[in-house]
Amino acid sequence: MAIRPSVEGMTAEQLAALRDAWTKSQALVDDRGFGYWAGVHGLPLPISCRHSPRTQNDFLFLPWHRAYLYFFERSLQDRNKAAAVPWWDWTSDGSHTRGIPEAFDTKKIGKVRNPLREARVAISPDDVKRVRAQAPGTITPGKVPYTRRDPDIPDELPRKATIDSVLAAPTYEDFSTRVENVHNAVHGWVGGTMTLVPVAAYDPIFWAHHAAIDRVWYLWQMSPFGVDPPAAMMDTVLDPFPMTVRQTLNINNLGYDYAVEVIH
Ligand SMILES: [Cu+2]
Repeated sequence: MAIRPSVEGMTAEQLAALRDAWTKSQALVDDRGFGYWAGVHGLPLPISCRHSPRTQNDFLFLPWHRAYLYFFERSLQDRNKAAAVPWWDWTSDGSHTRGIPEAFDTKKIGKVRNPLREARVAISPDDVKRVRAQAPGTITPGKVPYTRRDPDIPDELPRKATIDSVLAAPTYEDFSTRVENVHNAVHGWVGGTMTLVPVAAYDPIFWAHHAAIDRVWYLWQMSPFGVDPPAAMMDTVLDPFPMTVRQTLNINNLGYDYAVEVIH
């Protein structure tokens, strides 16, 4: 069972394993590597992620991203068995004071660059042009574009009270909508690459943010309010993953759990 720690609760060993896996993953240019996995969300085409519903049985935001994290985390574990995607508690005192957690923000660890701070945006030159024209400032200038961030003030991150009210949602559709709104706010808060769906997943913080969203879903599932998604969407396949909505519902069946928050 992989235990996903909170970013601030990671031990030195957990952080080292994560950085090791991430560095090796970023160095791979084939479908085992970070660039490939980040690209599944958006560019290169097709854009596969599922966000706001278009029809009634289309509340696929939570299960799609759970499957996405699951397969990405397994690809990290192929690089380093001890790696687990940590969740960023944006409601913590630390986040409300310093903003982006230090583990994802430090420029260098010794003489080596921090793989959790930024990543190469591995898209074609044409796509680079389009992204720059459509949303200036979302990726760095220069021939090889990198992710960038432009965070707002730390105290504007979501608060515990907001999450408590999300967790009181009485129906799956209502919960999905409320949690997606909090999710959108954090994408906007981080700024830069995270604000544009086609490239957002290239920012390493995307994964810690989505683990936090996945954890809120897990907490709701365990709560008295938690219910399954509507029967009509249970057997929907979460393209491009060979997994149905039903198969995402139990995270222990997927081989992971969330650690109780500890701040070191
Ligand atoms: Cu997102």
